[in-house]
Amino acid sequence: MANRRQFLKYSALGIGGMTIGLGACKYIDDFTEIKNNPGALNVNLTRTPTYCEICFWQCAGWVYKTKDGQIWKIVGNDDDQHSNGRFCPRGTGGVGMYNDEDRLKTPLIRTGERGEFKFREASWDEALDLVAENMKKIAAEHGPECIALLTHGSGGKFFGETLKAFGSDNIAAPSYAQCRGPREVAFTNTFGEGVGSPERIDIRDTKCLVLIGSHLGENMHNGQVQEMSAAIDKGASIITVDPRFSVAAGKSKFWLPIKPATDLALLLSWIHVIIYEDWYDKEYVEKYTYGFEFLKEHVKTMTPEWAYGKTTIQPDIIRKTAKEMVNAAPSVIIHPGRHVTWYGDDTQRMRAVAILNAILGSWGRRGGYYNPSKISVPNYPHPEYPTPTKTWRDAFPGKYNLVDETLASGICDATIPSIDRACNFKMWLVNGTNLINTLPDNAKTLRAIENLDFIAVVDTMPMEIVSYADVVLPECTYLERYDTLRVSPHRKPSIALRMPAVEPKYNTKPAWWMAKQLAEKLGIGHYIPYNTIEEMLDWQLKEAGTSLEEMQKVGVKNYERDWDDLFFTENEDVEFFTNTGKIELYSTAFAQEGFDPMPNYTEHPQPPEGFYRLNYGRAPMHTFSRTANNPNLTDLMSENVLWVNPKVASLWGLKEAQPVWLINQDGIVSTFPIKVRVTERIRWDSVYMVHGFGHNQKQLTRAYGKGASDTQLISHVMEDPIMGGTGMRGNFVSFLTEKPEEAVL
Ligand SMILES: Nc1nc2c(c(=O)[nH]1)N[C@H]1C(S)=C(S)[C@@H](COP(=O)(O)OP(=O)(O)OC[C@H]3O[C@@H](n4cnc5c(=O)[nH]c(N)nc54)[C@H](O)[C@@H]3O)O[C@H]1N2
Ligand SMILES: Nc1nc2c(c(=O)[nH]1)N[C@H]1C(S)=C(S)[C@@H](COP(=O)(O)OP(=O)(O)OC[C@H]3O[C@@H](n4cnc5c(=O)[nH]c(N)nc54)[C@H](O)[C@@H]3O)O[C@H]1N2
Ligand code: SF4
Ligand SMILES: [Mo]
Repeated sequence: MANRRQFLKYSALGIGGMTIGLGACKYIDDFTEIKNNPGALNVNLTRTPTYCEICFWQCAGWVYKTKDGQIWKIVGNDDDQHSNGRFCPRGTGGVGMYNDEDRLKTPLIRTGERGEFKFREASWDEALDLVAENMKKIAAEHGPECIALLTHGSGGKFFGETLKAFGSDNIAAPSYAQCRGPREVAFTNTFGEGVGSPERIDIRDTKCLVLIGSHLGENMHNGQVQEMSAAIDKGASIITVDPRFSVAAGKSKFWLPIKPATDLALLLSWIHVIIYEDWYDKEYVEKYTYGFEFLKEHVKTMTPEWAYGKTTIQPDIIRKTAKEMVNAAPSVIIHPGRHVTWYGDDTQRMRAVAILNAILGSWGRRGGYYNPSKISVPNYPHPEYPTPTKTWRDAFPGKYNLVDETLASGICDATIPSIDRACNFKMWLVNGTNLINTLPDNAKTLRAIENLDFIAVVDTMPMEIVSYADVVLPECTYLERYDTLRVSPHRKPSIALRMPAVEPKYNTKPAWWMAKQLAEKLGIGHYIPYNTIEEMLDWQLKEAGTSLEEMQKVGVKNYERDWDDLFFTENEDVEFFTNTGKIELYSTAFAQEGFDPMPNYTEHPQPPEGFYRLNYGRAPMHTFSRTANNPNLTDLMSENVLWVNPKVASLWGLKEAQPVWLINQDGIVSTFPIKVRVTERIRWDSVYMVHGFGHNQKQLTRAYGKGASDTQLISHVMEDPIMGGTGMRGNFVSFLTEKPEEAVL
């Protein structure tokens, strides 16, 4: 059995065989030494609190500086439930974001064509005046609702407030329709509550963790990775379902190398076995659920033999793994996943995951799903926002009734004029999301951008999306600013503070300042009635029983829960927030909306002759496309590689490290080549690459032309009819060994 130490080392090593795991250990030694002997290095042991912005786990930590005021280290805050005092390699490398000399340095106004990256420098006043002027013009001609905010990251809250005060609440993040939307809709319509972030899963006390695609160890969401290694130490078994031998698969008792796109068949057959072998939690099902008899009838014919033909997983393995979960129940977690927009039937796949958890009785149980708690911090008092007369939903009459967040891809669709749409978006304010690399179907994103009257982009780096901006507003990095308080749900309610460790470099500003200035220029400054962010945060913190002064010292404050209700007590009567008040194995809401009330397996296309399914995922030392130019992290991994099965490599005569260009089913050719990595760790019917590389923006001097972009090759989108998620895994690629004409490098 692997131990915790080995697991953490492996997850840090990741796919490239890097040595950052050892680097991290060395750092801890250095740090202990310095703590004991502060004079040893040029280090000033005063520290300022922050929470990390390198990914959305938002670990809280401390920024230490050298005596001459340079940032020395960022380390985890011991009181923080997200990090338990340890940062992942990306968080530790966050200082590279501050030091990156390619950063945006001053406001810019477009002088060339959109996409050309031709700008002139401007003052903040001029840049923000131009944004305000265009917002007013668009509002006068089309209504303020035709302006959308596309955002991913902390600053979105401030821009959202300005936009709402102006009369539009069309605010979308790609972390919904391109990420976790299907699981939220599925769980809400099963248990009456979503999963949320951090996920409400009690991994540390689980006895069996089932990972379906969730590649923890490469997906470095800190708390989960730590809890998984703790669970392994305590003897928990891991079952990994993945067409690729992931880091997690290497730590698993069972690895099921499933044929891609067939997971729903496996899930239904597990449900079949558990019901028909009489292994389900009868008391729990009887007391808490609705529709068990329907479900039993529904899965009657979905035997392991039926699933074998679809998934290529042997029937005895399906039975054995079902038994493994049952033996652990209710301390078992079928992980809800996070980036689950795969094949367009994702909400139904996630329903099957929810149902499997329900019949094993894991929701509300130790080692299963806990009930998170969050402190409520009021917003600074402001006049009531005007009520918008239109929303993004008007562009999709009758659709997405079960969706409770805005679809970023929906905003994009509704920006392209069509005769059957009353509402078309005319302006995007884009904050912290590189939509060119983030939304699938590049051609559509560009068509939408062409149709905009105006686009303003707030970013820290000269990313692809920046080149399409009419105005560029450079934000300072998270290490140089105050931000919203981190108030996230966890086992205990908590608050974390981010404050500037250093002054903003160059002519950059924080989002809160930009949003407030913009509101003033729009004549709606009274909606943001505080003068400084310190004043606003102090007011909020006092409402929560602390203060800015205290938080500057402690960084994180944990509160006791109001109720001892982390898990259900024995035989507790529980009312679920569903139509029936029960856990709905049969979804009444889906039935009302005309969707299958219980999930059904649908066949998805397999790759045509000579093509392979394009599979993608994460690497431990990078976050999406945002870190590809970070000097500290590119040192650890500077490009992505293409995993190719040896059988396929020999068929094509491909050699290790040989550069290839990829062509997809629609004839799209990758702009840059990617190096082949020949490995048994990927099935023969797929190839795999890490998302976030293949940048074509020359201003990113380290990232330009390094590796290939998965997004460029994801031109076919399988849309989820229930929640509008953009299924991205139905694309097939073939190899070009000679440089094609379209290629740049
Ligand atoms: N092809 C493909 N597409 C995907 C995915 C995939 O795996 N493959 N993953 C999907 C998922 S799960 C998600 S959650 C989304 C993520 O989508 P995004 O969050 O859009 O991902 P990034 O590419 O990292 O873009 C982040 C942008 O924010 C900027 N930025 C970083 N820090 C700051 C800051 O402090 N302030 C401001 N203003 N800007 C900042 C970066 O420079 C970058 O331009 O992508 C989705 N799209
Ligand atoms: N280091 C790092 N960690 C991150 C991020 C990051 O950028 N960098 N981003 C964070 C975010 S926002 C998200 S959403 C998560 C995403 O991470 P997860 O939700 O954990 O994983 P996915 O992206 O859904 O899936 C990737 C895995 O699915 C497998 N897979 C592909 N096709 C199939 C299939 O048909 N069936 C099955 N069973 N498996 C399949 C792939 O081989 C790969 O191992 O990661 C988070 N953590
Ligand atoms: S998991 Fe890593 S990158 Fe994400 S917030 Fe935590 S330290 Fe930062
Ligand atoms: Mo995500």
